[in-house]
Amino acid sequence: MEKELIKAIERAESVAIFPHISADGDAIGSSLALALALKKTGKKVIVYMEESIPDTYKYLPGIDLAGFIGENDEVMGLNIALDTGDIGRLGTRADLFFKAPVTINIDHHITNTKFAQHNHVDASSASTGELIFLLLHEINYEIDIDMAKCLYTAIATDTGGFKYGNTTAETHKAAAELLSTGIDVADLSQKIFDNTTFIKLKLTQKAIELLELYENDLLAVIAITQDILQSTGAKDEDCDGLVNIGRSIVGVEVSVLIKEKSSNEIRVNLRSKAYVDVSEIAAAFGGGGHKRAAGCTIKGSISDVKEQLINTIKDKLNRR
Ligand SMILES: [Mn+2]
Repeated sequence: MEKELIKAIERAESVAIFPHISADGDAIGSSLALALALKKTGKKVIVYMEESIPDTYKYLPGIDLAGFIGENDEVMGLNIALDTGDIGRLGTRADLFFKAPVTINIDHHITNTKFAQHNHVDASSASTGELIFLLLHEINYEIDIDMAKCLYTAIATDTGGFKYGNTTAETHKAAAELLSTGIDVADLSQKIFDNTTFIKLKLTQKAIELLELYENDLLAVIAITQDILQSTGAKDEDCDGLVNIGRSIVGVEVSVLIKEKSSNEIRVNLRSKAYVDVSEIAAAFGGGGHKRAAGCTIKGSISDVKEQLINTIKDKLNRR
């Protein structure tokens, strides 16, 4: 990691950490781990969330360090964005982020726009959690069991439980060291992966009913409208992971989850299995991500967005 970036962290007396909007296990876990580590060295720390932390991750230590922006937020000496590919992913917190005299951006999205003063972007890393693990080593901060729980959660979520192609020997080495702090891996895994509620199960049932296959069954699409969310009583965060249903089907290369946020705003999650670079597809619509997992937000009606996506993905599938 760049020396200036390390120095900026060491020098700062007050730090605000910014995970991306709709924060996932990697964004929240890496943010809380870094917050706990900085706090332990006597720094003033806050993690600014865009939304409240999903119930799934309420078990994480350091959650009391998380808060929301208000009207007269204190400007910290250093602001750090984590797991955030571009300014848009900072949501309503973007203005506050750039108010600090020093800004840092640590991320593993291949599409990262390097928007801060100091940027550490490593697309070969499976998770931002892994980058924070390495950072804490580099600045000689000891990783305690609480930080380990956060980092393990970050790494496990972004690798799908060490199953995805981004998992490397380094990932496992990091996980091994985190386990050696004494964390209960069975308990954590259950909290991360076996956490379905009955409502989420009902939503999953609906999603399977709605799943459609296109392009000789290479493309799976699930579209979730606001009506469906309301009729099942599901929350936005209950849609997390639904995109994996399509991806798990034998023969499917690209899986798409289209979620209606409002009548004119659609959130899209993309996954691929072997050869389609979905970060390119997301980038074409102003989003970003990784080769095998990406996302974007598109203005328009759910049916128009679906048609646009199918047409764009069709080209990528046929270009093989
Ligand atoms: Mn990530």
